[in-house]
Amino acid sequence: PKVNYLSDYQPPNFAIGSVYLEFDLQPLATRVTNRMLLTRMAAGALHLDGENLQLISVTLDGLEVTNQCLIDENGLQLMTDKDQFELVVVTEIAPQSNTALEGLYRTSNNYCTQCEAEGFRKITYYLDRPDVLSVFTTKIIADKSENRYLLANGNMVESGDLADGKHYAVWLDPHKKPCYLFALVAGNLEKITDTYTTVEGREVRLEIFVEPRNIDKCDHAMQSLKRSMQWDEQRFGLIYDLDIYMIVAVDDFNMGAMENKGLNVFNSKFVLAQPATATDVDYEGIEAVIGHEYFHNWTGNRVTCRDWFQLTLKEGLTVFRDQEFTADMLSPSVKRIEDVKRLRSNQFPEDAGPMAHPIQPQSYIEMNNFYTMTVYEKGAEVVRLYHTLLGESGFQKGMQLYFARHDGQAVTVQDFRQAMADANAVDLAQMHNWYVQSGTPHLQVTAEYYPETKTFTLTCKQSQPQTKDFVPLLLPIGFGMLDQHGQPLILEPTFESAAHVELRSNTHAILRMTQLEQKFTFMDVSSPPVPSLLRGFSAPVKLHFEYSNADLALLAAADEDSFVRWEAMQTLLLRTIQSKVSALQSGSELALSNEVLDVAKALLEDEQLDAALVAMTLSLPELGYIGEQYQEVDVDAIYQAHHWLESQLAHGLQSQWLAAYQRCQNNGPYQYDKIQIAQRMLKNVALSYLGALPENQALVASQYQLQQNMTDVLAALRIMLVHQHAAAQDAMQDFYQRWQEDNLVVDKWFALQAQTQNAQAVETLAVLLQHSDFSLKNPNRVRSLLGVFSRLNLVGFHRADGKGYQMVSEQICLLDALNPQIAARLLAPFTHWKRYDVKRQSLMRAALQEILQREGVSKDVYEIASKSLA
Ligand code: HT7
Ligand code: ZN
Repeated sequence: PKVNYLSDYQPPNFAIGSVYLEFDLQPLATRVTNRMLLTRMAAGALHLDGENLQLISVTLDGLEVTNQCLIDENGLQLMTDKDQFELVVVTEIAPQSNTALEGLYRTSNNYCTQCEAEGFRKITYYLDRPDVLSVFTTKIIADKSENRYLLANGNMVESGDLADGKHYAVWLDPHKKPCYLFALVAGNLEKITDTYTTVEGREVRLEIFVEPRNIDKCDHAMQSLKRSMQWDEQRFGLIYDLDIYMIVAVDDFNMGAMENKGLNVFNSKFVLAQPATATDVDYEGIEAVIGHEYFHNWTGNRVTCRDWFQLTLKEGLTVFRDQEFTADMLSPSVKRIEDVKRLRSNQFPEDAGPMAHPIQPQSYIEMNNFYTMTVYEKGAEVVRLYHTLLGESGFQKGMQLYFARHDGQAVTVQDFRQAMADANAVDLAQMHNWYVQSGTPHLQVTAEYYPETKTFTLTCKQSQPQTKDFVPLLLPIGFGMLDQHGQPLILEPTFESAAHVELRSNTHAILRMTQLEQKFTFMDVSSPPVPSLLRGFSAPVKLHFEYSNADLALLAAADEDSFVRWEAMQTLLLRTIQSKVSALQSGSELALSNEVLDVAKALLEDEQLDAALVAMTLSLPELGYIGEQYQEVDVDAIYQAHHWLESQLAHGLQSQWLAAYQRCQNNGPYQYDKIQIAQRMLKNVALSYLGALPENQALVASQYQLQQNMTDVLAALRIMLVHQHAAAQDAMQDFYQRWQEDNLVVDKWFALQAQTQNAQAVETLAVLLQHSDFSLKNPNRVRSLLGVFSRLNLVGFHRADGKGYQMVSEQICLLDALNPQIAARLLAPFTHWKRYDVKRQSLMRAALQEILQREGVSKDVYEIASKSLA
C-alpha cells in the first residue's frame, strides 16, 4: 500500500469556491449530485478523490465529459485547461451495505455520515483534504414516513413536501469548511430543545436528536452543552457562531463523537444518561466529550489543519481544553491524576512499542490508524507545556493571536507555536523537538546537600534511550522542598540558577530545563530536604529519583501538591507489588511493611481530606502500569502480587475501610456533583477492599440489591465477580434481565465478564461470542467484549496455551472484512509481543502473521500488523 509522507506536502492545484450537494436517499441506491465551482490555483490535471463510488455522469460547464475521465480505485482524473468552471458529478452509493461506518451509512434504520479523516471520498468525488475549504449547501430528499428529520450543517433555508411520499430540506452552512466536517443525518428521531444566549445576547437553538426510546436520557448532555458554551466564553473568550447547534446520538459509531460544523454526531455512549443506567464515569465522559466537540468549533473548525500530519494541532489543543473544562467543573487535582493515569497506562506503552510515533507523525499508510493516544493525549500534554511555561494569561494571549492570525485558515503546528511565542515575545523554537521525537523521555534526577554552605543541588538529566540522536526538550519541572517534618521550605535559587528557576510562590517553582544535563542550586537550606519533583506532572516524562520509603511516606502525607502526594503513595504500593513479584519468582516470603499500612491508615482516617483523592491514592496501580515497569512481563506473578497486596490492605485496615464505607453513604437522590462523586468513589474503593474478604459478601450483595444508581450497582457487581462471591452469578442474571433492552447497559454486562480474570476467562469469552446480543457490526459491543478482554484481562488473553490470542485473532480477521478501522484498533495488545516470554512471543507473532497474510487484508490492519512484526 501507498505510504503518505509529510515531506511530500503540496498545496492543492484547485480551489472549490462552493459546493451544492443533492442527496436522494435510498438504502441501497442513494444518488448524490455534486455541483462544484472550481478555480485553478496551479498547473496540472484535476484529480478528485473517490472510493467505492458508482459513477453515473460528469458534466463540465454543461458538457458531459464522463468518457474523458480516468477512473481508478482512488479517484477520478480529468484533463482540462480551464481556469474556472462548474463540474457536476453524479454518483450512486449503498449506505445499507456500508459496515465500515465511514462515509454515508445506516444505523438503526437512520442515515448518518462520518467523514473524518478521509470518508467524504466514499460519498462523492472531491478534493478530500483538509486544506480545501468551501461553502456547502446540502439538499436532502427522502421518504417522509421513514425520515421525519433531514439534517445537515448550517441553517435550514428551505423545506417542503414532494410527490410519492417524499420531502426535502436544504441546508446552507455559511462558514467555509473542509469536507471532513460535512454531515448529514436523516431518520425517525426525536429531539429535546433548549436555548443558549451568548454573551453578545444572541440566542442559539440547541437540539439533541436520539432514537425515540432514549428521549428521557438527554438532560445531562444538554446541561453539559450549555456549560461548555459558557465556559468557552468565560475562559477563552470564544463565542458560538451559528444560530443552531445540533447533536445526534447513534448506536453504531467508530469513535466517541464527531465535531461536524453545527451538526455533531455522537456515539450514544457519550449522550445518554440517567442515574439508573449510567455511572459517574459515564456522566463525566459525557460532559467531557460534549465539551470536546463543542470546543472544536474554534480549535479545529474555525482554524483547521493544513494536512493530517497536523492532527495534534486540533486534537492535542482540544483535549487540553476539555481537560481544563472538566477540571474547572469538578476538581483540578482529581482530573489531573485521572489524566496522568490514562497517559501512563495507554500512551506510554504505545510510545514504547513498534507503533511509536511523534505527536506529529512523519508518514502513514492509513490515517485512521493515527487517531492515537500519542496524537491526542501526549499532544495535550505538549499544549499543557506551553500553558505551564507561559502561565494562564500568557497562554490566553497566544490563543488570541492564533485566532487573529488564522481564523478561516488551514494551518500547521508551527503556526500555533509562533503565535504563542510572538504573543509573549519569547523564543519557543525548542518546543519543536517535542513534535518530532517519539518515545517517553526519561528524567534522571540526583540531589546533593552541602551542609557547609547550606546549599542543595539538583542535577537533572534528560534522555530517550530508543531515540537516535535525541535532542534536548524544553522541559518544565514543577518543584518544591520539604524539611524532615514535612514543612515546606522557602526557595532561594543561587544567582547562577535564578535564570532557569521561575518562582510561582515562596515554596513552588518551575525549573526550566533546556539542556541534556542541568544543575539547579538553592541556598539557605538548613538541613537535607526532601525534594518534591514534577509537581502537577509538569511534563510527560518518566522521572527517576532515588527516594527512600520514608521520603515517599513524608511526601504522601505532607506535600502541597496533590499529584505528588498521590504519586508518592502509588510508588510505595508499586514497590510493594514489585517486591512481592520478586518473592513469588524466587519462592520466598514477604510481609507487608508497616510503613505502607501506616500511611494508608492515616489517609483513611483523616476525614478532612478530599474523599476522591483518598480513594485514588489508596487504589492499587493498574496491572498494565505494573507490567510497564518490567522488560519482560510475568503475567501470573504480577496478577498474584496485586491480589496479595489487595487482601493485605483489606485485612490490615478492615475497620477503617468499614468506617469510610459508612461515612460515605448518601441516601439522597443521585446528583452529579463533586461531593457526591467523591463519596461514591471512596465508598466503592472501600467496598472493593472489604469485598476481598469472604466475611463481607452480604455487604456487597446488599449494595447491589439496593439498586441506588448504576455507579454503586456496577461497583458491587464487579466486586462479586472478581472475588467469586456466592451471589455473583444470580446477580449477573438479574442485571441482564433488568437491562437487556438498553444497549449501553448490556455493553457493561459484556465488559464486566470480559475483564474478570480467572482460569475460565477464555471459555467465558467463547460463550459470550455466541451470545445473541453479541455482534461484530456494533463497535461498542466489540470494544466491550473483545477490546476489554484483550486489554484488561491479562490472565485470559495471555493464557499460556495461546487460546486467548487465538480467539481474539479469529475475531479480528472476521471484523476486518466488515470494519477495518475497529479491527486495526483491536490489534494493539498484540503489538506489545516483545514484552512477554519466548513462548508467548511466538504465539503472538504467529497470530499477527496469520492476520497479515489473510487474503483481502485491509490497509488499516496491514499497517499495524506489518509494523509490529518488522
Ligand atoms: N475529530 C474526531 C476524530 C475522528 C472520528 C470520530 C468519529 C468516528 C471516526 C473518526 N475518525 C476520526 C473525533 C474527535 O477527536 O473529536
Ligand atoms: Zn477531537
